[in-house]
Amino acid sequence: MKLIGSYTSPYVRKISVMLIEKGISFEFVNDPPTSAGSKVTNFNPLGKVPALVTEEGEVFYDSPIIVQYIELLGASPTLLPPEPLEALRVKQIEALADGVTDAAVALVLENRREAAQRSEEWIIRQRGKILRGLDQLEKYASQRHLLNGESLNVADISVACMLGYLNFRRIAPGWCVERPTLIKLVERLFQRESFARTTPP
Ligand SMILES: N[C@@H](CCC(=O)N[C@@H](CS)C(=O)NCC(=O)O)C(=O)O
Repeated sequence: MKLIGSYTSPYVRKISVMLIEKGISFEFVNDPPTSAGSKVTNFNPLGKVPALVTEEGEVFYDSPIIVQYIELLGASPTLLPPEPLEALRVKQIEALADGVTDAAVALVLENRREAAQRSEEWIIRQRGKILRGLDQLEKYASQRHLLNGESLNVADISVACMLGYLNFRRIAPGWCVERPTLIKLVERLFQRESFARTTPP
């Protein structure tokens, strides 16, 4: 199995962590999609990473789809609840964490533009998504059921990869203020080998 990705992408990190947690061996192909000569569009017409090439040569992309595929392989530990509606609730939190990441990526790109070309309105809109998303995630984490529960799941992994990305890119650096449960959650998860091995460079 080949994972096409880049070392800085939080969506790719989600998949790497999941594969490591399950003990599934994979080849990591570092191919940042914005680099000259990138071959990512050969695997994903959208030109985004991650893309996963299975043992049979089939390609899956968009990290939530790859998550579903990996779960179908049946390797333990399972990272989604067995009950379908409960699994959907966990996937909802994954979507929320990914959405916060999307807004953070949009801010990183906006900040790379010339100051005169930046849109303050756009920046405020992205910040709103990040702050509201984090507030909702703090609530989920304090309930200790779908997120921050007994056993590691896809919601935990997605949230930790998103928070790792906020730290790495210094987006919303005060995110931890008044979000004590999220801090404890990531402090605990970052100690796991799967996270230590996938820390962005
Ligand atoms: N929804 C996608 C998002 C993937 C994504 O945006 N990846 C970024 C890297 S962090 C990318 O490949 N960007 C290149 C581009 O948008 O052209 C997923 O979850 O896989």
